[in-house]
Order: sequence, then structure tokens, then C-alpha cells
Amino acid sequence: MTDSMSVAYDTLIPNNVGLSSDKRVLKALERWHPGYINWWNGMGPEGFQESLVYLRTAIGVDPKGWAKFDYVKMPEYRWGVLLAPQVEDRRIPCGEHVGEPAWQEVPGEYRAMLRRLIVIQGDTEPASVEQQRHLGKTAPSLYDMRNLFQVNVEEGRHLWAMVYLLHKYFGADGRDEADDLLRRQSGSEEAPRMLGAFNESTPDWLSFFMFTYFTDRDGKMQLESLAQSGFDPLSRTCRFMLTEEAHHMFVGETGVGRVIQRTCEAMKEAGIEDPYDIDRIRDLGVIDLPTIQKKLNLHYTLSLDLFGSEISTNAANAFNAGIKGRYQEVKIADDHRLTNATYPVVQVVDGKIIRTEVPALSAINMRLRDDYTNDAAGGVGRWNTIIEKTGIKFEMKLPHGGFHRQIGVFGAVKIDPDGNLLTEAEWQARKNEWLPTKADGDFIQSLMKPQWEPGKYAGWIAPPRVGIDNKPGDFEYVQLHMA
Ligand code: BYC
Ligand code: FE
Ligand code: FE
Repeated sequence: MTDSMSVAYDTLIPNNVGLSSDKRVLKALERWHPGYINWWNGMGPEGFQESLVYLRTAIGVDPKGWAKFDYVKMPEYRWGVLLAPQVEDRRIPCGEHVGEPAWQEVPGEYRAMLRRLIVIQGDTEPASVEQQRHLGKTAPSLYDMRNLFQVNVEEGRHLWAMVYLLHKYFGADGRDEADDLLRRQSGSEEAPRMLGAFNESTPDWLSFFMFTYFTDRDGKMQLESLAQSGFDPLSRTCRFMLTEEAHHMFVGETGVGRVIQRTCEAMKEAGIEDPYDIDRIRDLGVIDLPTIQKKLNLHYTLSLDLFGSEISTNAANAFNAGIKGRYQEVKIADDHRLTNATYPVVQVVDGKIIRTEVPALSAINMRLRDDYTNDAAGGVGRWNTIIEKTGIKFEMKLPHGGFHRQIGVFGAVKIDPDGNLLTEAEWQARKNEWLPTKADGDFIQSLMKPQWEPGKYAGWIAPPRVGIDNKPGDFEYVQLHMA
């Protein structure tokens, strides 16, 4: 037996769930493993499977020290199944079963609902690896390349986390779902990934940083919501995933911040004050701030779509069942049932955007999305501080939540980033001011030249302030060994 803080390495799959004494699940996972490795080799980081990457690997779940750093070839990464320690006497935190002991087995009446949520969560993880698989080749430094691969292997581990739950708790249909997670592919015509944003491409490094800032943050919020689940194994799984997720958003926030910083510095050096003097700024080999804002607009709004409709019976049912909770459910002071509560939800009525109070139970998605927007605003403020310090006059902003939306009440209307309703013709005439154009993409692509000398950085991005694992500036984060 292992205690749940330490991880057993005596099985093919490192774990703290006692796999060596659970032969059925161990066998099922061992059978799934070759398909996973096959997927990783085919759909994972292209061109770097032989490289030695300085990666952290989870070796425990103690918040004070759960990772070890070392050089690893990615296909040999020890993807493990790790659950946060069980909280003694944990109770269902919300819905009609509030206060009852948390479930250790799947409650029969909620089986289909639980399986669907686990499958959706699982589907996003490999999707992001697929979206990012070409980026290694244009990495602006070995430091950034290593961070990309770190994010990738951990998204791979998140897939393992969901696949474990499917095999352990959902029998034959869980096994079929686990197989399908390797069958669907980001952007595929026949078998696309389940959610919109995960079928978009991630064509360049600015997109990667925006994705890890905005879309991984949707991951954070959804995991926070599932971490509140009354189904305890799901809660524990998500709680551990959240410790890894913090690094993904760090990569995004500092990545965008470093791009902004380099642009502002280059403008200063060249004596350019006007952030809209775009041709001259681009001639400096950096990305102008208005284009960075356009990328922000795109990735933020694609991520908002991941919260589903503002008013949702799916979400109401899941909350009421105690299958998912609100952000920080246990810290909220109310009845956790939402019997008479209301929540203000955006609606478009008679050509105006208004907020109206609706039953809070039906507004679970809207509330999580609002919490997300607050969370996402923090880093935008810190990006503006970087700009301000250089004396350049420009402010990054989150666009209005109705801008460029496909899902929910705004899916049917056109709205500008300030929240004004537009006609279709106005939208068509102006959308290129707000979203990246083909020409913007081509320009950014022209900057995507690899810089792989230890300690060196491409000209469009500033170096980080500190290294990973306190390593010095010229540390060789990836030893290439190109095939
Ligand atoms: N695209 O009642 P509604 C991450 C569907 S990211 C396509 O509002 P609900 C990560 C919806 O499925 C986090 N379809 O939906 C990040 C429903 O279909 P059915 C991933 C969409 O269920 C970076 C119908 O529309 N985890 O981890 O309340 C890198 C009615 O909608 C979309 C989760 O999402 C869409 N955007 O809310 C790596 C957690 N939106 O059932 C990883 C689990 C809605 O009528 N997911 N639909 O056929 C959920 O909790 C919910 O399913 C959703 C949607 C929040 C996604
Ligand atoms: Fe993830
Ligand atoms: Fe992530």
C-alpha cells in the first residue's frame, strides 16, 4: 500500500491511487498506453521527440514539493495518475444533496452527466497539444521551447487523469470514450474536438501565449468548478491538475508581457512615440501594440465561448446534482442550493444589451464566466503597467463580452469591442480593426525565426526576468539532438 502523498513507480503508470492492487484498471490503462504513445509520437511536438528537455515531473502531491526537474526525452516522460489527498469527511458542497457525504463511487442517476463532463474535459487536453505541435520549430529561445514542452506534457498528463476516471468508474463505455479521446483530432473534418476553441489553429508564438493566458484560464475555471464536485475522485483529480495549471497561465502572462516589453523598448530606442505608427514599428522587427490587442480580442472571445450559454439547464442540473459547483463554492456564504437566489444575466432586448435577474440556478455558466473575466483582468492590468513604465501611451483592454461571440445570447448579434450593437454591414466594414487579419498573421509569421542558442532570444521578445528552477540565463533548457 502507498499513502496518497507519495507516488508509486512499480507500475508502468506512476500513480498514487494504488494501481498495483487494482489489476482490472491497471490492465485497462496498460492497454490504452500504446495508443497514447502512438498519439504522442504522431500528434505531439513535431521534430523534438529525441531532444532532452529540462522538465518538471510530478513525483508527489504535497503542495510544498511535488515536482522534480531533470532532462527527459518527451516520449519517456512519466505521465502519472495523481489525485490530491482525500479530505476526511468531505461533504457534497452544493445542490439538492448538500451536506451529504461526498460520493466515492459514481451515483447511478448522474452517471451520464458525469461521464459527459469528464469526456469534455478530457477532450480539450490532447486538443491543445495538437494545436501547438508545430511551434517548437519557431521557438524564440530554448527557455520558451522548454515551457511549451512542459505545458504539452502536462496537458498529456491531464488526459491521463480523465482517462483514469473513465476506466476506473465507467466500465465498457468508459473504455470506448477513452479510445475516442485519441481518435478525435483538433481541426479534423470527420472527427473534430468537441469545443470550438480547440479546433482553431495556434499559428504563432503570440497566439500560444494568448492561448495559455486566456484558454488555459478557462481550464482553470472549469477545473475549479469540477474540483467542487460531490464525486470525490473527480474533485481530487482536478485539485491536483490546478497546481500544474498555474504554470501554464504564468507562461502566457509572462510571454505576452515580454512581447509587449520588447515592442515598447524598441519604439523608445527608435524614438517612436505613436503606437499606431504601425509600419515603422514593424520595420523594427517587433509586434505593434494594436496587433497584440487584436490577438487578445480573438483569444479572449474564443475562450468566453467555452463557458456555454448564459442561461443553461445543463449547468443548472449539474449544480443541482452536486456534480459541479461555482468558483470557490465552499467559500460562498449562501444556502448552496440557490432556491430563491437570482443572478444578473446579459440579454439583448430591443436592440439594447441589458442585465436582467434570472434564477441563479440557471445562470451558473454566466457566473463562472464573470469570475473568469475578473480573473483575466489581473494580467491585463500588469501588461499595462509594463507599457506605462516605458512612457508609451497605450492601454490594453478586455473587449466587451458580446464582441465576436458564437455561443449564447451574443451569438446572433454583432457587437464592437466597446459593447455597441452593429449592423452586419458595419461589422463587415470594421472587423479588421478589431481582429487579426491575414496580413497581421503574415507579419507575425515573418518574425517566427528560431533562436536556439542558449541564453539568446528572438528580437521580438524580451528575455524573462528569472530562469526556470533558478537556472542561470544561458542554461541549455533543451538539448536538441535533431533527427
Ligand atoms: N463549443 O447548456 P449549454 C481546458 C454546447 S478548457 C461547442 O450552455 P453547458 C484546457 C453544449 O455542449 C476546460 N459546443 O452547455 C484549456 C451543449 O450541447 P448539448 C474544458 C458548445 O453544458 C487549455 C449545448 O451547446 N472543460 O481544460 O452548460 C488547454 C448547450 O449549451 C460550446 C470543460 O469545459 C462550445 N464552446 O456548457 C488544455 C468542463 N458551448 O449537450 C485544456 C466541462 C456549449 O446540448 N464542460 N456547447 O449537445 C462543461 O461544463 C460544459 O459542457 C460547458 C458547456 C461549459 C463546455
Ligand atoms: Fe489541462
Ligand atoms: Fe493547461
